[in-house]
Amino acid sequence: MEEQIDWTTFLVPYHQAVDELKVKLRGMRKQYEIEKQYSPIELVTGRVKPIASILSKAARKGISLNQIDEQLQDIGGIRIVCQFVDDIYTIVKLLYARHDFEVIEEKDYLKEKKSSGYRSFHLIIRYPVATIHGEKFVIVEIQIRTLAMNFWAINEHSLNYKYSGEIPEQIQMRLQRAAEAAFQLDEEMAKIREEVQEAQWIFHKKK
Ligand code: 0O2
Repeated sequence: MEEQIDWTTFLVPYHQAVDELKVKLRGMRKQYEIEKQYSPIELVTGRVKPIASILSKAARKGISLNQIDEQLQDIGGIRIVCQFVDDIYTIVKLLYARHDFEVIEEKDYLKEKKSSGYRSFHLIIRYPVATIHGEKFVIVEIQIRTLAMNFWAINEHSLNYKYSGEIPEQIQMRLQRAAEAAFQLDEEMAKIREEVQEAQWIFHKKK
C-alpha cells in the first residue's frame, strides 16, 4: 500500500527552491546589465508541477509515490530562455561553475532532438533548501533553450494537451516542419549574431 502524501508539506521545499533559483538566475541577468555586458540569459521562469500532472506522470512512468522525490526529476522546474544557441552552452558552463547546487545529470536534446522535434538542453540539479527541520535536498530540472525553441515547445505542449498526447498525424507533420524552421532560424541568427547584438546595444544606450 502506498502511503498518502501530505501535498502541502511535500511541495514546500520545491516552491522554496524554485523561488530561490528564479531570484538567483534573474540576478545573473541583472549583473550583466549593471556591468554593461551582453547577457546570455534573456528570461527566467519557474513552476512547481501541479499535483494532477505529478500523479499522471508518475503513473505513466510506473513510479511509486514514495519514490517521486528521487525519480520524478521535474517536480521543480526552471526555464532559462536565451537569444542564440551559443548562449545555451555559456549558461550551462555558468551553472556548472556554481557552488550553491550540484548538477547531477545533463540531457542534450540539441545534439539529438527528441522524436517530436523538441530541442532544449536540460540540467538536473540537486538543490539544498534550508527548512525548519534542517537541510533538505530537492531535485530541480533546468531547461535551457532559445526563443525559437521555446516558441515551438510551448505550441507543441498546448497541442499535446489538447489532443491528450495523440496529436493527429497531419499536425505532427507540420510540427516537424515547424521544428526544422525554428532550427533554421537559430542557424541564420547565429550567422548575424554580432550585427544583432550591436544593434541591440545601440538601442539600449538610447533608452
Ligand atoms: P510539463 O507540463 O512541461 O511539466 P518525458 O516526459 O518522459 O519525455 P522525462 O523523462 O521526464 O520526459 O525527461 P525530459 O525528457 O527531460 O522531459 C521533461 C520535460 O521536458 C517535460 O515535462 C517537458 O517540459 C519537456 N519536454 C520533453 N520532451 C518534450 C516534447 O517533446 N515537447 C515539449 N513541448 N516539451 C518536452 P512534462 O512532464 O512532459 O511536461
